[in-house]
Amino acid sequence: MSFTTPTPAPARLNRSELAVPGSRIELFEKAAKSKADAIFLDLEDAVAPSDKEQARKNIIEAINDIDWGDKVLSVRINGLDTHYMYRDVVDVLEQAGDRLDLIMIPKVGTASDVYALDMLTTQIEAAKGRKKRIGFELIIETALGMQNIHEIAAASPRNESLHFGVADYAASTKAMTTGIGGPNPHYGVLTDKDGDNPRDYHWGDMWHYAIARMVVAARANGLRPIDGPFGDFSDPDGYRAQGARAMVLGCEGKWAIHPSQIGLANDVYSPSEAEVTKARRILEAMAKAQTEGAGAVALDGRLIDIASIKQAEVMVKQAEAIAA
Ligand code: 1VU
Ligand code: GLV
Ligand code: MG
Repeated sequence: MSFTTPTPAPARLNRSELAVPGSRIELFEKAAKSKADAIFLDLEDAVAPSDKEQARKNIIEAINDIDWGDKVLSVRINGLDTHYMYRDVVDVLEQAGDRLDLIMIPKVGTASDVYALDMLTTQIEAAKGRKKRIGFELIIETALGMQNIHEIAAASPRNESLHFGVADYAASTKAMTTGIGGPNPHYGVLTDKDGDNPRDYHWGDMWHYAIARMVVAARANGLRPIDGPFGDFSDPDGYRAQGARAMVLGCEGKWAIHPSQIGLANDVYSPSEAEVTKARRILEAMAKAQTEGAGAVALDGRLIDIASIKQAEVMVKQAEAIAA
């Protein structure tokens, strides 16, 4: 291990994060009663410019009046390039009570963006005597944000999670696609050019680099990496596949833009009983090995060693957090 160890963000279950437009008050109670681990009430792209002010009022009222249970509660503010942002932060933090856990910052481009929000948040917390420190969720969804992701991830002790905003990222990088997440048939390879087999076309995952890079930046700074939206809410199989491939790379959860996606996310991001049992067996076998002075042993015909303990602990800890 390096002598530098990242400080982990406060532990929160973040398997499913439901997006709720701040302009649709009829959705608030439904969201609060849902099985989502986390909710963000949106002031940004799901709200039309003409609705921004009213949405802000709706959200403040909802944070104060609705019983949000034990959900992680967040507000997505507008971007730093808009004139809505300062009032989003000032009004929400001055008027909404301590039930609010997080602010979600969209389109973060540089570490200074986070610094500016930290300064503003710190001033308001002090002036208003807010008891609970607000954490930050940062959406990486521009080429600039992806370029600066490592500095962004380290920019504030308030940072808790990085989110991959696939829709804006596609637009920012000028990717030729109009879907919100998911694969694209043009991103593939044609195999067996000179071989004997018929040529075969394999689709690739055009978002692999972005997600893998986000996972590294998040984990190196003790943050949760979270996969963003999958727009086709009529395609549960597609959602599952997107969620699962981000999960195996290290993501802890995925956005739900429709209630039908909440259960899918909770399921995909919960290790199965068989996986947890296997992880516990690895821990038991390694504990026994260590009392016998062995660092590496065989379990079911496979090597396990001290790294296996750390892998198994990830799974067992997640299972315990879900069960708690
Ligand atoms: O069965 P009921 O009538 O009681 O309820 C409906 C509906 O009201 C409810 N519902 C929701 N509840 C809580 N939170 C939600 N986000 C939500 N969405 C719907 O579920 C029942 C079934 O709904 P539906 O199939 O009739 O869906 P609608 O046609 O009402 O709405 C579909 C959309 C996609 C418009 C809606 O789900 C929505 O607004 N989702 C969130 C969009 C959003 O916040 N976007 C921003 C994040 S994504 C991004 O920034 C980049 C793309
Ligand atoms: C989320 O905000 C996205 O742009 O995908
Ligand atoms: Mg976006």
